[in-house]
Amino acid sequence: MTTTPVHVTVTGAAGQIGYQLLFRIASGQLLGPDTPVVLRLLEIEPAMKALEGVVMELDDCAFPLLAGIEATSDLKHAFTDTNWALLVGSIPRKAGMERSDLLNVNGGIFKPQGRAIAENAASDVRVLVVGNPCNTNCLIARSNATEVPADRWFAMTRLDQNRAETQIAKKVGVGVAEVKNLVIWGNHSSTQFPDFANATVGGLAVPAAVKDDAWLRGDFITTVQKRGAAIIEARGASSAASAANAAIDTVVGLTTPTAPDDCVSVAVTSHGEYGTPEGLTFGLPVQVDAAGAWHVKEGFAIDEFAAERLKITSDELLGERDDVRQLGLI
Ligand code: NAX
Repeated sequence: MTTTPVHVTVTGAAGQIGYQLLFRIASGQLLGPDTPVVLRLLEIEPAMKALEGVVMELDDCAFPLLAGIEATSDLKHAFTDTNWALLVGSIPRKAGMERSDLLNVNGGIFKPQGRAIAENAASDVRVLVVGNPCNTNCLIARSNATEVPADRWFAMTRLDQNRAETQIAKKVGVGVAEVKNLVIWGNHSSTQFPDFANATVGGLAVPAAVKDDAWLRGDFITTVQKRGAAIIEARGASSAASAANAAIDTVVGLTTPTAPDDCVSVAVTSHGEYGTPEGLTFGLPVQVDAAGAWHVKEGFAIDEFAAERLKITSDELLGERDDVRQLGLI
């Protein structure tokens, strides 16, 4: 076992995703069975009492890998020496809220968090933004923390990848592990494009295996795009366990070499790959090499149908960037 613990910050730690996430991190599912972890848990003052209860439960699990817990409402304390910052806490869109209101309220969270990361985190810090609108929240934090290299900032599209893989596996009648190379392009929103054409199932191109283009271009895409809303309608609350699971999958995917026939879906800082607008936090296909470095995977074919969808999600993200520029958040 390594002796130096890895510090993992989770914001919004008393929320519903936090409650599904912390126990899995503490049990070793995020960083493996040989890595002790210090959890640094950030909450706002009114939620500190609830967080105290969560800390008591973490204590009561007697996790051998859990080397410490720091529960705080202080940004500096939360991000000191942190190696992985999982930014979950945010203010999701409420009925009647304009996009700019939503971005403004989140700017008040992600701008100072970006600064606190730049000033206090470990030199190898990596950041995964889960809190919505996660692509642009990530852009806000990154733009206010330019000391931290752009390739250390990620926003979560893995839940969408997992959702898409399951839809395809069910349609073909195979296990989900058979589905590979499935990327979610663009924004984690209803404009996202789950790319079936470059994905494979059982080694075959998905369109050839599914043999139902109308479904792929229609219900498949909309089911994935609207899955979050369907879960809210059925459960009366937004996805939490599956979101926490996707956060774990993202970090594992970014810290494990990727098989040559596969990719990891994650939103990263675009350098213009596949014609995407430079500087946005954009969902792209990523691969991790044996040395642990990631790069955008090349070779995805973009046909006319895909290009149209990439433009829609790019335009939405450009609009969000314009809004946060106007609000002085970046
Ligand atoms: P909850 O409302 O249950 O929890 C959020 C927690 O964040 C609360 O405990 C709140 O006190 C805390 N918080 C608010 N402002 C904070 C701040 N400035 N600093 C620290 N903590 C703060 O939401 P939950 O269901 O846990 O969802 C969290 C976020 O994840 C939401 O923005 C949600 O929209 C987003 N999601 C993102 C997904 C993705 O795939 N990227 C999927 C699931 C989820 O919808």
